[in-house]
Amino acid sequence: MKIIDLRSDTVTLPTDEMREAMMKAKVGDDVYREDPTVNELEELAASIFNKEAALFVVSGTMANQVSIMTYTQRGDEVIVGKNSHIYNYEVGAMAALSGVQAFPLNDENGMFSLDELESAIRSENIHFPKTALITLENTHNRAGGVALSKEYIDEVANIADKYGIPVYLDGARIFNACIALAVSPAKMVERVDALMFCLSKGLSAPIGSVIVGKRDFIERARKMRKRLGGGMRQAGVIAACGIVALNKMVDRLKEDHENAELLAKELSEVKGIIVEPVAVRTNMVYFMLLPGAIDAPELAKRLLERGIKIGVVSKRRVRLVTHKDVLKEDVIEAAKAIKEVVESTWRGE
Ligand code: TLP
Repeated sequence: MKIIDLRSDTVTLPTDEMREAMMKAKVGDDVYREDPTVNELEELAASIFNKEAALFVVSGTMANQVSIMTYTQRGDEVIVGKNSHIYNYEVGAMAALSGVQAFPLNDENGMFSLDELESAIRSENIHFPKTALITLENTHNRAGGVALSKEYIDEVANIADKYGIPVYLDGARIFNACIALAVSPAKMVERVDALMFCLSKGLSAPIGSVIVGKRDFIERARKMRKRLGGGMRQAGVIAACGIVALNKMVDRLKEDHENAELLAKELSEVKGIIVEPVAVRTNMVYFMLLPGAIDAPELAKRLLERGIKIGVVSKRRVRLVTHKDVLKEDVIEAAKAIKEVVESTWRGE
């Protein structure tokens, strides 16, 4: 049976070109900085974002946590969105690994209010922790994959600058945001101090994320990566896929966005479902199942019998993610199957 996997863009398989690049990659010991392919990937990433340097790490979570660890001291505070990945999906790492606490702000549509942000910044007082970092997420996963504008990021940076606080961007899917808004990556992150992006989501590489920022920050982050056991040796075999990802896989993200738009449109016709609106859609569709409808775990079970995998976020919330390995006809088939299952079990008015 053919599987249509809409759980995440993390499920994308490497392309043939990546497998070939992997096989032919020139490698060396990256802890000694002697892996030419890793060095090439890091230089390429830094140049795309017009920053000084970059660091290849194994995952988005490691990228976020190495960055937090580099920017903070124990007891500091980090401003995060209540719905951010850093706050919700990283196993409490900032507390466990860096010994810092989160100050979560409402971010229902992916953005926190600038007033709330400014009030959250701690003044100097013997009782208060230091606000050491402000984090943003673009695209914002839990807010529907929404793309945040450069203008919003710049407004956050204006406030951060006033207080001398660095801004860090979880840009796991930053290329999706740049494609959706037709803004170059360098322009988009012009005002952030550092960011990370993932190679192993929509860009389809099998492993890896890259932290990008100022040279001294990246040097310190390199040491933190080592502390976490993330110093890799002949990592060129995986970095080679990252180079292919950056050179060949960015422009096609627009197809994923078109497929997500189509999926959202098809699902909006289904009785018992409310498709969550987003200001700027990228490659995600979230929907709610109304009380008279089948619940999300049961829907997932029934769809799996038909070879369709969906993301169960909660009892009534579902996430669908489009990517390279789902085609337009797959999206149409998935929407049809969801309609059949939800409408045939519908008990509402
Ligand atoms: N997100 C995964 C899950 O962890 C939820 C997914 O399927 O979307 N930042 C953002 C915004 C992310 O969405 C993710 C992964 C990460 C960081 C972490 O990346 P990895 O999985 O490489 O550690």
